[in-house]
Amino acid sequence: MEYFLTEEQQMIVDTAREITNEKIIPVRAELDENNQFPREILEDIAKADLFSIFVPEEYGGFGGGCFDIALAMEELSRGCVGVATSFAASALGIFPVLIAGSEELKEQYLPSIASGERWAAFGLTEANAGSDASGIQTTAVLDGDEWVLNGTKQWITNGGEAEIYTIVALTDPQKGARGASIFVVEDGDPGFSYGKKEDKMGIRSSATRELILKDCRIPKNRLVGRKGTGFITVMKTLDISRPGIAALGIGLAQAALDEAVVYSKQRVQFGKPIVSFQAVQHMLADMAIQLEAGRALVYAAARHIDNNPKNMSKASSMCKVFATDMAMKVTTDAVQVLGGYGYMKEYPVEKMMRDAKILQIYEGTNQIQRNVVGQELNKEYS
Ligand code: COS
Repeated sequence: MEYFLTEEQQMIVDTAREITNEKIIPVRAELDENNQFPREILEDIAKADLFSIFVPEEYGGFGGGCFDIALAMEELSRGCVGVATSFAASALGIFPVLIAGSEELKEQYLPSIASGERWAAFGLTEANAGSDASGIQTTAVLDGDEWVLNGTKQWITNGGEAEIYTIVALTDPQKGARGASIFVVEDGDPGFSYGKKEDKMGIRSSATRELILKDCRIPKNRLVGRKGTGFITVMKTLDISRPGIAALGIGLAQAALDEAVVYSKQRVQFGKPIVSFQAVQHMLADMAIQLEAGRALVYAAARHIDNNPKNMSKASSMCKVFATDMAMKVTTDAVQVLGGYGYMKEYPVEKMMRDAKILQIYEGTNQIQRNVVGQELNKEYS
């Protein structure tokens, strides 16, 4: 289907597509097998200026919106969701600074994020604070001209690889979510170290690691926005970033459909290519229909968010649920179309199916997204 992209948007797609075809697809199986972080590919992505998409022009960026980012993420995830997740995590990590940071912090961090010289990561999740994000226990106390942070963050994408971390911590623990604030912590700050590196089912090329803050001291000006407004900034950050995750589902499902169609035209059983059997054709048709419906919703939601920054939550959660549930279904069906071969590592669809699972879990489970949609409906009809 034609989505009438601008010349600049088409350029984003073409650039990301070239990187996917030339740099990602040839090595994705090896990265997956070795749990290997795609440093060189991210450097290529930086050279191609894709990290600048989400940074405003005045800080050296392209000044794009949610839709532009989604286009890049879709193309990169067609190659490998692990690589695309590493790219997406840098955007997620810097969104709090974009949303609420002081001019000083923006000048300090955004240009090097735009150039891809430094990568970012978002430190929200903790062992006891996943879906219940307001249950975080990391604390930050002001001591003279420095904040002192204590706590452990879990499952942080780009952990140990990024240089810039936005960390959510309680500045008024008795106030719960209303006592949360966000801070920028840099690789190398005193008291900041990395813990356990996770061994995952999918997106194995992305780095997922613990962050340990033990009397971590950072300058006073690294507070992002006003003290106590951190939770709202977290929610806005996730509203903006979730369509990007939905877009990863679109790229992944497209890749799985492509594999399934090509295979079904080559594979001969009962004397005919299996694509000529209606049972297979209907599976492929359903995959294509669901994929296109998902793409249309993601594009519409991202464009809605770009034009309605005060009314993002429902559109963001809706597209995240639909596109990522769809990606799980389409990748599972792709394995089914390839049958026994689909289950083997010599074909890429088993990796796609493993990669799809996390999309239903991270950046807010799909059950949480349904809560958000339900709550928004409740408000609309009250
Ligand atoms: N934009 C702005 N403010 C928002 C918001 C949004 N999208 N969503 C919630 N808020 C505000 C609420 O208005 C409320 O403010 P007040 O305290 O002033 O009333 C506050 O945030 C708390 O909201 P709520 O009461 O709905 O939060 P809960 O404690 O019930 O927690 C959350 C539910 C929001 C945490 C849950 O729905 C959620 O999103 N969980 C997933 C977290 C997540 O994505 N984790 C993975 C991170 S991977 S990086």
